[in-house]
Amino acid sequence: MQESSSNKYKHLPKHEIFSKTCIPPETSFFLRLDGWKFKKLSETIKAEKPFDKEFTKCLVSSGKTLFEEGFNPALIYVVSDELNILFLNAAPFRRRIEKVNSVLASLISSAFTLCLKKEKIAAFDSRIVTVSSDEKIIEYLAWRQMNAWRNHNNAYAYWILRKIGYAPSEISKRLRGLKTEELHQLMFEHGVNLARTPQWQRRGILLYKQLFTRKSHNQVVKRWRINEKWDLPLFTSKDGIKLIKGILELARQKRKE
Ligand SMILES: Nc1nc2c(ncn2[C@@H]2O[C@H](COP(=O)(O)OP(=O)(O)O)[C@@H](O)[C@H]2O)c(=O)[nH]1
Ligand SMILES: [Mg+2]
Repeated sequence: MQESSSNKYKHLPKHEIFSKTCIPPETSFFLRLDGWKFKKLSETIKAEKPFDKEFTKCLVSSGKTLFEEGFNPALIYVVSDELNILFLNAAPFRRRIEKVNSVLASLISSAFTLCLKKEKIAAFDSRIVTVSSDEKIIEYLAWRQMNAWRNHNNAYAYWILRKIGYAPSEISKRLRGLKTEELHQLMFEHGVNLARTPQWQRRGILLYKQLFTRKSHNQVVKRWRINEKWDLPLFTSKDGIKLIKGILELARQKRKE
């Protein structure tokens, strides 16, 4: 009886039509998780405007849980309300897209919600971006960083104009068509130098594994530790390129161990 009913359902797995969709072998990729409706969430929890360090610390600690859960990303770039998680050859779930997108987004959502302690649930959307070379990895990071810089400027401008009494509808009119220099000038007149805000607000934070050595019983012991870098250079600069190339080299070295 039981056997016949299981026969009745045996065609159903065939309807899981996306379950075998995979990221191509040996292709590196970023998983970009973006906070879902974080504008509303940040207002509800009364996050500090335009940037809240506790909020950002929770994004960073959520990213760290991926290392702790053994996913082994090469790096995670945290900026605004997004996490950009880079996987080189060693990717989880045999590269199955449904699994990668759903499990990692759920883990980050849970970790972030628990960290916030505000009794408000958070969710993240998730997408995969393939990157075919180290140059493309750097180009992708530079794009996210440039996007964050633009958001940073707009967020300060919005916050300052609100503070001095503009209505939200007037602000978009006031800011529309302003060139970057004009925006900087306007902010400067209101006491904010956009080039001197905390570096993490302008450039984001990078998480990656770093190799530390220490002496123990006359032996040199090597240990991998997660490093948080809150003072990033521009990814388009010489220092930025050097930093990313060094991290990629270390990540490849770690995989061979
Ligand atoms: N107040 C505050 N808001 C933040 C902070 N970080 C992110 N946000 C909000 O999150 C939004 C992220 O942008 P976007 O993803 O386009 O908006 P979403 O669709 O509402 O998630 C920003 O526009 C801010 O409103 C923060 O540190 N403080
Ligand atoms: Mg968002």
